[in-house]
Amino acid sequence: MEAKNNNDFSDTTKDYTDSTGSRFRLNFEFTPREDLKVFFQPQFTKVWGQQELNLTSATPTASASDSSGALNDTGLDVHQAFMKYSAADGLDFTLGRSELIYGDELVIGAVGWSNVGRAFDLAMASWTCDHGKFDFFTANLVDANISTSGSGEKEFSGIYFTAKTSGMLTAADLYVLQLDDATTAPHSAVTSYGGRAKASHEGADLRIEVTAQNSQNNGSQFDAEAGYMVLPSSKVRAAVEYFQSSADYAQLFPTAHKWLGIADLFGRRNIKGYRAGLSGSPYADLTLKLDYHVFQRTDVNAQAYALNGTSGYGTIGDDSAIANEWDLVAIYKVNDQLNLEAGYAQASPDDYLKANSKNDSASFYYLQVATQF
Ligand SMILES: [Ca+2]
Ligand SMILES: [Ca+2]
Repeated sequence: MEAKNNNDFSDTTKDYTDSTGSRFRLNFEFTPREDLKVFFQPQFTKVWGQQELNLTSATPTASASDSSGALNDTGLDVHQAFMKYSAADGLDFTLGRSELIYGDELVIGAVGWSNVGRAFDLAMASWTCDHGKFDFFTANLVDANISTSGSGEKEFSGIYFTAKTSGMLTAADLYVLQLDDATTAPHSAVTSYGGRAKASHEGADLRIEVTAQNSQNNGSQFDAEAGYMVLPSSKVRAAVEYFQSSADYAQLFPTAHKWLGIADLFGRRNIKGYRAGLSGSPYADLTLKLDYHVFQRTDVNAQAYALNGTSGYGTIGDDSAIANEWDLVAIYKVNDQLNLEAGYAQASPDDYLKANSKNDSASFYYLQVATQF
């Protein structure tokens, strides 16, 4: 269940929303041969009470009708379905529809938070060697000439190298990604070059990810976090994060909910600032997380952007300070299979948003029950 108010930072225009949803995923895995795997993951996802098309009607109409308490079921879809063939030791080919999850999902993630989540129609070759794993993939995002002649495809391709690490270094990745869109005129392309590293030593941890982009306008982002286990007995960890992205950074396919505040008000574009966080387990089954975010514009001549990275909050003024946000999340483990989770966020506008007539605080909360087995 989630509720949002004032995503527009204004009490004047009413935009309160709340809804309850559910998501069920069942994993089917078949191994017809030792070197061949078939993975099939149907997904039933539903916002309770949402009207849906009645596809079983003898005369389906374009308008939606009641789907709860009515003779109209909700459709079942498929989130992932792929085959994986191991051609040789360390060499795998994946074909079909699959999630892509890399690193901390800052650039490519599956958005587990979403009631649907993100998957790609793709072909991938993976090669594992002594130094790590190379993934070569190409995903078809939009095909504009399926049944008639058209402009072509929008594609996302990449080479992602995940190094084998040891000692203090716990992760090291390098990647080159290409987002190529032939469905628009003129044809657009963004090439991203990035690296990521994580290290930990005696209760201290460090994470850095840097991405640079070649496109019509050069974009870049930098995200670094340092943490320290203040009280190991209760897993109390204090952390600070600094982030900066340029006005032309294309955020690609992140699990955005993980970043820049759980209220999901801001996208990684023309934003900089920091987060100070404290997390810990006062009781063995209870985890609490508290975060404070400060958001500023990197370039005061460009807008601050909403989560999707395209709609902006306005162009008035030359103030840098966008907003600050408090996030509190509590996770209670009932047993090995059952988790309860609750979260609350409050974001208060600062000088830039106020200059653009966005004067009131935004709030968000959610309650979640999850089982995995
Ligand atoms: Ca409002
Ligand atoms: Ca085509």
